[in-house]
Amino acid sequence: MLLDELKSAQAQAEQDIVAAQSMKEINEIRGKVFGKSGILTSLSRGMRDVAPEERPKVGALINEVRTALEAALEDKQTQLEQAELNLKLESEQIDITEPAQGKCKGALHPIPSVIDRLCDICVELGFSVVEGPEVESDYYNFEAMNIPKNHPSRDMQDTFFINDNILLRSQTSAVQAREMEVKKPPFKIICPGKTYRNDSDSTHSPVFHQLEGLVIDENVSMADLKSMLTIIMKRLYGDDTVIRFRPSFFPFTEPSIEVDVSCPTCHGKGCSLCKGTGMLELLGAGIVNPKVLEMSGIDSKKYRGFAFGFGLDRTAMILNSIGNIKYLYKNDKRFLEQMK
Ligand code: FA5
Repeated sequence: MLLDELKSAQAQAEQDIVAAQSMKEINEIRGKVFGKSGILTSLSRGMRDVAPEERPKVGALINEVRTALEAALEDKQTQLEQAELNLKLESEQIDITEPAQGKCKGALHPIPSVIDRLCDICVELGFSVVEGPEVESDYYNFEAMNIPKNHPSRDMQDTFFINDNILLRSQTSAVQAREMEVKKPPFKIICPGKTYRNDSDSTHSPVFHQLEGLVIDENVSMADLKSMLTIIMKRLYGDDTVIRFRPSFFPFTEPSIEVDVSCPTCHGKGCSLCKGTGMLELLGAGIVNPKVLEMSGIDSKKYRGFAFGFGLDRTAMILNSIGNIKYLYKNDKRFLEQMK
């Protein structure tokens, strides 16, 4: 009786294994045969009703059926896995002779792109482009800019000092003194480059970029500075840009101003980026302090000058409506794609 049941269970399981088309079905058969209430498990339990002299023979047969079914399941599993793999390989085939699909077009990052645009505008206005060192001496960064050691205005720029006399330049204004020492007036120069301060939030970065402008001539005035800046800003941002001039303080210019433009995120309504003011500070400027001219060997009775220092990262943010300065340095391709 038990032997008949065993044979019919084996035949049924073998038939199911042949018909199985997926791993799910294989696992179901495995459960039906070997599981807790599987057919082989309950037949093994029936051994206690078998006469003692028959038990070795029946036990051996149960083991034989178990081994045969395990092997059949294993074989079928291998077959199914192989079929699945073949299907995958077939669908993922790479034809290396196929011509390449469209190339990804690169573009300039917003910061070098802004540097190029501003330099082009200023060169058209008669400026020449100069460069200065990023690792600078305390003298050119501060002292020659009328900011002596221990002067409180140094606190306005949280500077990275390398030692008492060497630092990472905190402003491109350092280039002003270097140029005034070697150039004979009149001259008009701009200097774009990296600057460094211990500053970090949505509009401040520890490494940022400035473009310094300096004009030295006999009769320059605040009116010249304001009209020059208006021309530059309108060429950069368009004729309808809202520009605001505010009185300010820099030890190297007297009088000094700061210039703001409408916020790229809220367009003047007020938001967290512009701290509710609707405007973003873009640059500092002013009439060069006669003391600075004298320290660099320029006759302040004959010559006057004006200077300005654009924040280029902010310029790029405003031009491209970027809501956080950090996006400029993350190297996220999705962001860069939008800047093309
Ligand atoms: C200066 O650095 C002056 N040297 C500018 C100047 C030049 C004044 C010539 C007069 C004559 P200020 O610290 O405000 O000024 O910085 C100028 C601009 O740099 C700011 O308006 C802002 O746009 C940008 N800037 C300053 N700090 C950061 C920063 N941490 N991250 C990004 N941009 C900054």
